[in-house]
Amino acid sequence: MTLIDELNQLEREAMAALDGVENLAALAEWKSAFLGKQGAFSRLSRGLGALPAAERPAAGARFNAARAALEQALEQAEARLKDAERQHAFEAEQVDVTLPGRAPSVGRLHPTTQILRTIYSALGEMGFQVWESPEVETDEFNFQLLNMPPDHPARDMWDTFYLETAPGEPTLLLRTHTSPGQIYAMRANAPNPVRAILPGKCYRYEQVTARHEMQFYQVEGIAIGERISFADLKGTLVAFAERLYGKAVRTRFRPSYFPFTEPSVEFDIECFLCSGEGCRVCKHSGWLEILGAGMIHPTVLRNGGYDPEQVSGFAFGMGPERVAMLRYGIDDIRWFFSGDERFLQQF
Ligand code: FA5
Repeated sequence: MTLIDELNQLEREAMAALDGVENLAALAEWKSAFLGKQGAFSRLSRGLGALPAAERPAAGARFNAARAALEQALEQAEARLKDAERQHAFEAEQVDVTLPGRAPSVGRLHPTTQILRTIYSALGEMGFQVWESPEVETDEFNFQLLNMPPDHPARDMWDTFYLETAPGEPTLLLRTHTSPGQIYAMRANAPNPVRAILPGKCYRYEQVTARHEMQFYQVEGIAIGERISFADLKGTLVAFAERLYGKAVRTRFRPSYFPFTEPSVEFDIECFLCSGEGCRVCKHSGWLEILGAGMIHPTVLRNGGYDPEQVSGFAFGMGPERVAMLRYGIDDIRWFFSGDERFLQQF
């Protein structure tokens, strides 16, 4: 086989191989195999030097023509493959404008916030102003000023989280109820009449159940003035329940005990889940307790700066999560702090 025959064969082989190249990486390999410095074409052209001088110009011209043909074919293949890759990328990135959009999830108010606002407006219409008081309290405000001196047995009604304090410093605790707020509101207003509510978080070292959380809200309420009676307390609470649950709501007062009120009561609403029949949520009583209340004890009135001979007053402390459970039919208080979106999205 002459050198030119070999060249012809190489050219055919290279063209055939080029047809099978399907991407730019394979094309680069093809280029180095056939046209690279160590490629087949260079190797074959080294044979030119061994030809007789008379044949060399024609053979050289043929080699040049073959190389030019292969380079041109390479260029065309490169253009074709680049085009194909671009087309492929377009198709992969194509946007289907007919697909339905993904709606962004919209934030909403937590059910506790919603019920707090409902409570503010129901009591606000009855003339109660909103006040705030601290979440970290002293033993004095959480207990002593509320008629519970050290070692008073009623302190056991509230299992308390104490904070670490240095020896000699006053005892600090997470308030177990919003009742210390009564003292702040009284001292800010005495001897004038006051009607206020004090919402906020409370904490108790409590066995967590369907109705009890360790962290929950309370809304404290007080009304102090001349001739405020137990009938005013009952009227206010029944009117409040009717505003929240409608005129047909069934309520009841039960005698109770709190050291800071005398007499004391607890106020129940008929259980929403069983309509009074008795179930797990109401502990088979048919009723759910939403608040404690009573006529403010003379000692507490005095601690707040009032003269119990001149004025009287009532106070109540309600659990807004319990109020919300009844209003929205929620069967477990643990949902409120679960952070579960399925729960939250329903409100
Ligand atoms: C008190 O905390 C009194 N300070 C209420 C009070 C205020 C009485 C003013 C008289 C005058 P009690 O522990 O019962 O009382 O709690 C009051 C309400 O808070 C309950 O009726 C309930 O609705 C809510 N509550 C109490 N403990 C929890 C708890 N662990 N989880 C959720 N809600 C609670």
